[in-house]
Amino acid sequence: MGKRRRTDANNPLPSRISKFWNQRYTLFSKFDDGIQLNEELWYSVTPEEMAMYLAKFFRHIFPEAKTILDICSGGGGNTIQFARYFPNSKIFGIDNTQANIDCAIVNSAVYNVEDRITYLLRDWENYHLFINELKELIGPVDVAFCSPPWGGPSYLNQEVYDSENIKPLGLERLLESMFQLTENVVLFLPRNTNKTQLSAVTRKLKGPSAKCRVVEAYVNERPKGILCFWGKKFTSYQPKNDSTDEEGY
Ligand code: MGP
Repeated sequence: MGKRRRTDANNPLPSRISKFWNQRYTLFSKFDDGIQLNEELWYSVTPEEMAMYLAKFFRHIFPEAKTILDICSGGGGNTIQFARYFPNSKIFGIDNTQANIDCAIVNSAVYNVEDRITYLLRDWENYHLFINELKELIGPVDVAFCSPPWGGPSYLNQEVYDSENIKPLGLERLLESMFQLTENVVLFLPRNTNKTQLSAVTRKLKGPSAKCRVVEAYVNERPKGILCFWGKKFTSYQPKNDSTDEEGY
C-alpha cells in the first residue's frame, strides 16, 4: 500500500504555498480576527515576532523618530508593528499593487492601527518620477525600510543569492533611491544573500570605510533572512550583554 500524505482538510491554500497555513499564527497572532492575504503575501509577509523585534529595535535606536517609511509594505506585516511601536509618529507604507494595499488596510484595522498608517499606491521602480512629490508629502524620513520581493520562493534554489535580482530594483539602485530619503536604511534580504556583493555595493555608494550591519533573523529557531542596516546609528550600535539594556538588545 502506498504512503498516504496527511492533509489538513481545512487548509485553503494551494499546495505550492500550503505550508504557510500552519504558520498563520506565526505570521499574524491575530490571524483569526480577519487577516487577509493573497498568494504573494502568504509567502513574503514578515513573521510577527520578527516585525515586532525590528520595530522595537528602531524605537530603541531612534526613540524620537517622527516618520518611518516602509517601501514594499505588502500585507502590512512590518508597517503594522512600526505603527504599534511608534504611536505618535507618521508611518507610510508604499506598494505597487492595490490588492496588497487592500489587504494591508484590513490587517492594520485588525491591530487597531489603521488610523496611524498612510498607504500609498506607487511603483518604486519609477521612484524618480515621484520622489520629490513624496518628500514634500511626507517630509524628512527618519528610517526607510524595505522588505522587497526576492523573486518568489525559488530564491533558495541558488546557493548564493544575487541581490541584483531583488525587485523592483536591484540592490544598488534600491539603496541609491532610499539614501535619497535618509541615511538610515534597512533591508530584509534572503539568508543566502551574497555578503561580498553587499559590502561592495555599500562601499561603492557610501565610500571605502562605509559599513553595513548584517543580522541573521530566526523565528522559532528557523532562519528566515537577514536584516541589513545602513546609517551610523545602526552600524555603530553596541549591544549590551548585561540586563541594563531596557529592551534586551
Ligand atoms: P521560505 O521561503 O518559506 O523559507 O521563507 P524556508 O526556509 O522554506 O522557511 P521555513 O521556515 O518554512 O523552513 C521564509 C520567510 O522569508 C517568509 O515567511 C517570509 O517572511 C520571507 N520571504 C520569503 N520570500 C520568498 C520572500 C520575498 O520574496 N520577499 C520578502 N520580503 N520576504 C520573503
